[in-house]
Amino acid sequence: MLLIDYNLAPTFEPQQELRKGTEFWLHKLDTREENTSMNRRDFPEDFVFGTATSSYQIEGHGLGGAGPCHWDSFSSTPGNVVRLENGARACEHYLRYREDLDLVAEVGCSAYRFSTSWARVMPEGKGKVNTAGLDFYDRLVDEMCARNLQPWWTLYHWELPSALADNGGWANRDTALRLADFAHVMADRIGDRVHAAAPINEPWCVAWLSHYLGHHAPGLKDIRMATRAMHHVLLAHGLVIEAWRGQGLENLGAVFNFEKANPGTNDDVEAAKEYDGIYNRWFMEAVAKGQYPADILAGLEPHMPNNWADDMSIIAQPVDWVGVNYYTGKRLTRGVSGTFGDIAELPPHPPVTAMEWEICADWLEEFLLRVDLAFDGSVPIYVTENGMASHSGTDDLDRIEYLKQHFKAARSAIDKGVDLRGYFVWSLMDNYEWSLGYDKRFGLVHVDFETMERTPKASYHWLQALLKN
Ligand code: IFM
Repeated sequence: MLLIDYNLAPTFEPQQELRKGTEFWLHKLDTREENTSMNRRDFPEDFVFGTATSSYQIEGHGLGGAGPCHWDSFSSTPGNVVRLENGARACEHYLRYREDLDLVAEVGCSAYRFSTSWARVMPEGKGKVNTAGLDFYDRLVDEMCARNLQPWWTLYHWELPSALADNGGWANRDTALRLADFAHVMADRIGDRVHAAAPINEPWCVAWLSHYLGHHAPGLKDIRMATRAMHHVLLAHGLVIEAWRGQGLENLGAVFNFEKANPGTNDDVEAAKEYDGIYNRWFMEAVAKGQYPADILAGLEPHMPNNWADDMSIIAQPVDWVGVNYYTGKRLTRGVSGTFGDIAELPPHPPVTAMEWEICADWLEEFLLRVDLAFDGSVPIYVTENGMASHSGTDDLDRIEYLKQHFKAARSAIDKGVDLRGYFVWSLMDNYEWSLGYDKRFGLVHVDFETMERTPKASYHWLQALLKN
């Protein structure tokens, strides 16, 4: 049984070589040499390798008659997003999707994880459908099938239609019901061909990051709004699963993001536990067990919507798989106010990515074991996102090393009995990194945001060699 370690005992010794950074690796690494130490045969034959993206981050929201969404208004408000950058053009994937899917197929992946933009399909969030939007996703899925790529569909990856945001957004229960309507419309059109589907990407980001920390749209810093969003986003998950099952869809999952919560000092154990509860336990335990963790509920209960407990059976409907999005962990301490939820971050330990995110593959393995345990070992698990932002351009040997370490952690989890069935690298190509704009490059493929030219990076070639090995 896995014990969650809130103590200070280091779970990771930063590797001296990684500390030396990209420059060092540029000289040291040779991609062919790398492939000798990791092999496709290290994973089961039917193990799924894919790449992941999301609609607003790549499509070009200004194209194809999409309605306004809360990221358009959030990003045009000074102070929210670097250089006021938005997703209006992004990678112009709406126009270049065939070329992009060729890149996924040519790297040797068997799956592609994508999302559907609610405002593109329903510009007002409900009612009238933008036929061009629906047609786009129909073509996109057809083109995946034509390349033998399994379509892994995320219904909602954050671009809430402005009309619904005006109506209270995720703080309003009605948004959950409207998402289920959108799910139904989309599934009617593409449900016959998708391989797997999940209602929502990263509920913590939809709720806490966006309504308590204020870093993402709608940019609120309000415990009551955040608490309601924490519940409604899970209700939406359950309602969508219910709708899809009613339509005969299969292979339905839930995708959570996880961050290792490390106490910054010996006095910070409680702060780290609270962070872990809000970030890692709230969503997973609600879906896995139909209960909210008692320590976190104690802090949020004064703000919960009436009769919330009646929704727990909808939220906890069985899922067919669980997706783990993992990137990093934090060093935490209590914020100055001392109140519930007020947790401050201390500087990360090196090595870090271009996001200043601490690199530790051991924590991925830990979360795979934790998720397996939470679902009683009964549900297949996929790493639905993992990757790093890097400033190293197309010579991204640091990304190769990052992926290699994390693939090994995944392999190690399999060895310990986790039913891990696949791995999606975030991301296929450089894209719009939300409030951090276009500077934070996560792609296996470099994108020139002026010309839109795509150039595979060293990591793309490394993965290609690995998958075709
Ligand atoms: O770019 C995001 C993505 O939208 C959700 N998961 C984390 C990625 C990197 O921050």
